[in-house]
Amino acid sequence: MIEVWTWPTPNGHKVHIALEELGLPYKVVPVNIGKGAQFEPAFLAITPNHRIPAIVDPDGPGGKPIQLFESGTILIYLAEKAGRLIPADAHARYICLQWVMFQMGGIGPMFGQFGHFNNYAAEKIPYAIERYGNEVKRLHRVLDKRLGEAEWLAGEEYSIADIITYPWLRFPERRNIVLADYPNVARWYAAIDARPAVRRGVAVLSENQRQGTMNDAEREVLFGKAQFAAR
Ligand SMILES: N[C@@H](CCC(=O)N[C@@H](CS)C(=O)NCC(=O)O)C(=O)O
Repeated sequence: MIEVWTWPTPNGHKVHIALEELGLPYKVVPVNIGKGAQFEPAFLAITPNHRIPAIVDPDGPGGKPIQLFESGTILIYLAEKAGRLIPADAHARYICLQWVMFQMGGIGPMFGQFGHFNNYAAEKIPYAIERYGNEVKRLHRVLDKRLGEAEWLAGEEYSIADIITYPWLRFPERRNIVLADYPNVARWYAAIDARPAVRRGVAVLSENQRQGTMNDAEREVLFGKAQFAAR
């Protein structure tokens, strides 16, 4: 059975949703990133980057075990393993992968930096908040344009491109975003949000989801010395 080393964050939810959609059996291994579990040797043996999510599949390609980190790779791997949620047609497949990369290289890092400077940084730096806030809005506009010309990000089929993007658009008020200002995104978001597998995916470990502000101990683990120690 696939082991998912994870925590209830947008990057973790991508994998939970994909596994639920694909109906692949999995076992959750919680990695409490607020308490520093990402720095423990068992997790570092799977990912040198000490970030969730990571998976261990004892039945990987050719029947050999495989360990993977980076949520984009994990979603491509799971979709290919199940033969679903990634278009079979070569043209549609590249379009799908293009939007997967757009999430990994654009939405994730930019929304993440906005969250850091707007919500978590002890010092409020107006330039950083404005720069990443502008990027958040720009990326919503790019999505809205795409979803004005196609039902799903990859085109006609719901795919891992939608699954990888959706968790980052949850709680738009935290990014000063009103989803109704992006009507195509709002239509697409509502359709994904209503899917039973998506509901099950975001429920994984949800009892551990942080409510409200980050405490000092978590801040120290995530942004202090432990984070940047050589390993
Ligand atoms: N590019 C990575 C990003 C993973 C990532 O940033 N994970 C966060 C949670 S969403 C994490 O593990 N943070 C722990 C830390 O910063 O120490 C991916 O998509 O898998």
